[in-house]
Amino acid sequence: MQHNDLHALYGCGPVTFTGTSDALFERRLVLDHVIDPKAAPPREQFEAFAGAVRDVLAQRWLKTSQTYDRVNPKQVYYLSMEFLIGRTLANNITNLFLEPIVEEFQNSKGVDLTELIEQEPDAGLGNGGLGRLAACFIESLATMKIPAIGYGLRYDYGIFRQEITNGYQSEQPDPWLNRPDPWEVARPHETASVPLGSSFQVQGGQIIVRRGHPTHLLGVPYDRPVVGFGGKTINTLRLWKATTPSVFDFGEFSSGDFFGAVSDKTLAESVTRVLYPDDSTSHGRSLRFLQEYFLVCCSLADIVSRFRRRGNKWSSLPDKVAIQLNDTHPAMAVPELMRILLDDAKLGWDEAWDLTVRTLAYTNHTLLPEALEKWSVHLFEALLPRHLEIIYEINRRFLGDVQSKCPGDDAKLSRVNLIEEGPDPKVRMASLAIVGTHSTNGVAAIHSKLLRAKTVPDFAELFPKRFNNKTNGVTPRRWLLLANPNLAKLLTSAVGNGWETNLSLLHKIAPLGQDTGFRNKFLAAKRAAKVRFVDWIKATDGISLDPDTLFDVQIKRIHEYKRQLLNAIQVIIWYNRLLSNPKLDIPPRTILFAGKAAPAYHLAKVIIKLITSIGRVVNADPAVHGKLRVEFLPNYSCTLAESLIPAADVSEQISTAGFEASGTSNMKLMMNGALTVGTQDGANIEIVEEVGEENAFIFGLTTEQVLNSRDWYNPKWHYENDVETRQALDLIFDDYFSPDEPGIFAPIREMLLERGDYYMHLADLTSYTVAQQRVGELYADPNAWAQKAILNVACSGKFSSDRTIAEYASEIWQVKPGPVV
Ligand code: 26V
Repeated sequence: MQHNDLHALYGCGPVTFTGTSDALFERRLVLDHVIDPKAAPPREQFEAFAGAVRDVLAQRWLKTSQTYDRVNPKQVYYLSMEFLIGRTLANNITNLFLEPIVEEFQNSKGVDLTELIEQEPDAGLGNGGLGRLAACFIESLATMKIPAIGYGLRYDYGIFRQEITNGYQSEQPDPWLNRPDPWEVARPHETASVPLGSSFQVQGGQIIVRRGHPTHLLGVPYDRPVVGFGGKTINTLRLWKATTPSVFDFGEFSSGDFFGAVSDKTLAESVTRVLYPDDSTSHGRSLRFLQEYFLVCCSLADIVSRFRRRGNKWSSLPDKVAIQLNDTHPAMAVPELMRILLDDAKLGWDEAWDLTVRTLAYTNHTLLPEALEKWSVHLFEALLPRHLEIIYEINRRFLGDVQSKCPGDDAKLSRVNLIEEGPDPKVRMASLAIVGTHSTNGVAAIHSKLLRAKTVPDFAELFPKRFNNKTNGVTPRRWLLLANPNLAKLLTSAVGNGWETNLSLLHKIAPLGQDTGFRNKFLAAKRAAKVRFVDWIKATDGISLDPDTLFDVQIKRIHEYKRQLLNAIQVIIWYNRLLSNPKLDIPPRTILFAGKAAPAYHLAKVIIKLITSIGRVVNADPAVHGKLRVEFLPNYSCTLAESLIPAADVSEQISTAGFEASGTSNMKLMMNGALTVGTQDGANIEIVEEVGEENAFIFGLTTEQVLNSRDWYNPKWHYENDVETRQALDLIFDDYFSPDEPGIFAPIREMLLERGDYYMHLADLTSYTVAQQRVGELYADPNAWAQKAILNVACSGKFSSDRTIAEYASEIWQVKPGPVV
């Protein structure tokens, strides 16, 4: 294709292209890498190719931000400690509609694009659902042409790479920036300054404060393009890197402290060195406190400077700015915005407070008490004394209001106190976020209901209008169009174009479940996805799988409440059944697990070891060969998910009811035609509402039953009275799966039988096994199975993140699709 065509698509500024797409690529190889294009290794080819794609989008990216500055619309700012982006090249090619050009280029140059794509490391700047949600949201915002910026941290090391050695998880660093990243653009001239009340040292992930020596950090922004589908709007994801002023600062150099200056720089840079890989507890992580403030301080300074440079008056802040806090991690935005409005803008308290509350909104992502953030007042005193002063004043006024509304209710007063009193008093960040924002939302209907009714009932009563629900969604561009090309093509042939941005159009395929021709094409697309995955996992990890078996998939962080253990025990039950009845006629099944355990979460790591150990025994047992296979796939990542999800037949969503806020892999799997085996938890409930209970396998206790049986639940009863349960557990406890490491699964026995099985695995085991029995029966009839799988795709429209973002936009942010760029 000629440059004029590219220019017509994406050009819009004074700069024009000077060649064809081939030339863009070759010029990059020669000029950036000084290498003969014919001799370039794959990595250099990737950089050149990605660079050429960036050249194509550069003008539109610039134009988008210029348009926002000129038109001055209300803009959304999404603050998140995590953006789990994954790879970018294929996504940008898709969203820029460059596929035809790229295909032509591949044919003419003999370049293998799949090989290039594999060169890109995942940008793994997140732990799991919360971080991937942020990435889906910014893509939807750009696709829907909503003026928006995502703000996060540019960690040198993303989520660790998981290795499995002798069946155990070990963590390896992920230096994803080792090679230059072709997407990011550093903007040193827009560096932000972060003043701190004390200087500090970093030791083992903790900071040691040197009181009374005020200091400051610098935040250098690195921008990444966020390409909307169709490439018209290209928003920005701005990631901050921590540093200090140049080490070659003349003053320090000449004063002789060269060594000190250099080591201070290293110290400062450790603030954005690594993503915290523990999403299950917030205890004792003082460096994390600095990270969170660093994000808030840099981002708010940036937001305010954009707001002012567009000529806005302070009083119009909520009319021009909507800031969404992704969990409490950026909740220091409440005192920080107050500080800016009081100390910099010189507004009075009442006006500053009104503007702050109307500008900020907060999303809650978990009800687990151990994950709710609380920061020591002492940390605030040392590093952010002014913020503590402001928090105390917010608290004083708030408690005054509560007292006048409910006089004499001291118990309530202490429950809603923003400060948890005690020897080491703490700021309750969720309470601060609720009080300091105009909207608090949960991420699925049941989660929002429980948040209101069980977790923060006092706040829900005080601020009934603030609480709302925004059920999560996922972007169909990455998770269907890009990940599952065969199914995407079939969908387009059936419903035409347009489903990519209006996923409800997929409803049209619902009747086609009855159509033999369509069903066969659907089954063929599923098989093609399985073969793609089988080839990929063989090449990546050397694992051999049979695509002609049922793929039963549980992919998510390893947590007790997500109950990978329930799945593992059920596998043992089927193993036992097959051993005692070799004629048992069940469809051959491959049970696939993937997910990371927090490095300090011992029991989660034992569960990984159990799954790998079961796999070792079961996969080597000729008695079940060809019928049952168990694999734990190492290093779960966006890229693994994109490959595996299209291949899945069964989606395991089996958390204890009331514990999974929403889940999003459940949505991705449904969209790709997997049937859900799930509890009535999180968004599973809404999935079943859409597709119908007869098209999923729902089992287990409801949230209410979990709550009501907590007092009398006795896991030992199940062990003593259910033969299959006992036989399965005894194999674990008696080291059948760990003959060389006796006793390693004792912590599982203790959790289940001695400490009361808090997540009620044994209570749900029988109904889970029955559900799995039904799965096997249905799978034996491919037509009946395909019909239900097709209905799952057809009814997945609600779970597009476009729907979620449309709800945030109209009900929380009051923003409209933006100016034409
Ligand atoms: C907590 C912490 C604690 C301190 C250190 C680092 C860290 C990182 C993350 C978290 C929060 C975890 C909360 C979370 O990921 N929630 C998940 O959010 C998904 C998107 O809304 C939702 O689908 C999942 O159900 C929910 O578990």
